[in-house]
Amino acid sequence: MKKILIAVQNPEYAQEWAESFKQQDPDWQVQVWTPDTPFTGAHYAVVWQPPARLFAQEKDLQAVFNLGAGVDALGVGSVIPASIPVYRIEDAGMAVQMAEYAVHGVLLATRRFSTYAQQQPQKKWQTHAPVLRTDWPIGVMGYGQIGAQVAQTLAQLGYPVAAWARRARQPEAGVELYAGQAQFKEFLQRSRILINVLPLTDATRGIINKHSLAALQQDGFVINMARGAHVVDDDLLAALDSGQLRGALLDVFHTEPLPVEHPFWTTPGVHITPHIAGVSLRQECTAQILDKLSTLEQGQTPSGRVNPEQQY
Ligand code: OXD
Repeated sequence: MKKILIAVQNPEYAQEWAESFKQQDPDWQVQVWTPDTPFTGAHYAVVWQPPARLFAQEKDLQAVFNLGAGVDALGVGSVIPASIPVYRIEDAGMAVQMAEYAVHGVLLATRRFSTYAQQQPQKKWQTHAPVLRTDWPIGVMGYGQIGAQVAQTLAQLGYPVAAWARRARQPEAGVELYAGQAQFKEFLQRSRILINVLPLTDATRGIINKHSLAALQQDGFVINMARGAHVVDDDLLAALDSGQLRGALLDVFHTEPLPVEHPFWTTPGVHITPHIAGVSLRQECTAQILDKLSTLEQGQTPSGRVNPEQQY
């Protein structure tokens, strides 16, 4: 019987994932891995931010499945040898959550719902000017499965939406597409709300910095639901302070949990959530990984394989 290892930091959480695999397919032997576990000889590993030791120890692994879309914590091609395929979760209910999160951020920027919430305890009946969507062009950085769903959802609400991707794509209804470094500045200059769903790679680390923020339209808003390391924190704080940005909705941070002394907690206009924009849904992810496992066992290549050179 072939064995799957589950390696996630929280042991209770690991056990819940193991149960989910056993329930959905009792034919697999499933074992929870901890740093004390001796060599198991497992063929597959299902992981979330595992220690490098796992890969140094488990030499029989034939494939690794990441319990999320972003694989930046894995060291694909270095910690995990390039010969071992790594698969990421593809959507599995995450894209719709992230589209909802983006809508929440856009409404925070545009619709003054928090102003109305502040008025309620004062029993104050006061209306504010309606939002003109044309005043709020949105730019989505990243146009994979998640970026496409985010961009299309916002386009359906009537906002002018553009997306920026590494490579040129076929244009899609309601979304203007920009590609590559050559079109990055033009993409920023037409955007007032900047949404980040990029993978974290050497090319995208620190992409939200003083230069990109200065290129946005004035009185802008940033929504980051990818990785904290995409942002140069001091540059974001300076842009908030100068009024270049009216606010930011941040779900991800350089250090998580966000340290209590970090200025993001108290900077006016900053809204913080604890890395929940798109959570991996257990049922859906288990089913998707089991499906990929069965494709592999039939000698075929499933979708969602991470390219070690691209780092995603
Ligand atoms: C992911 C995440 O990468 O949840 O999927 O951050």
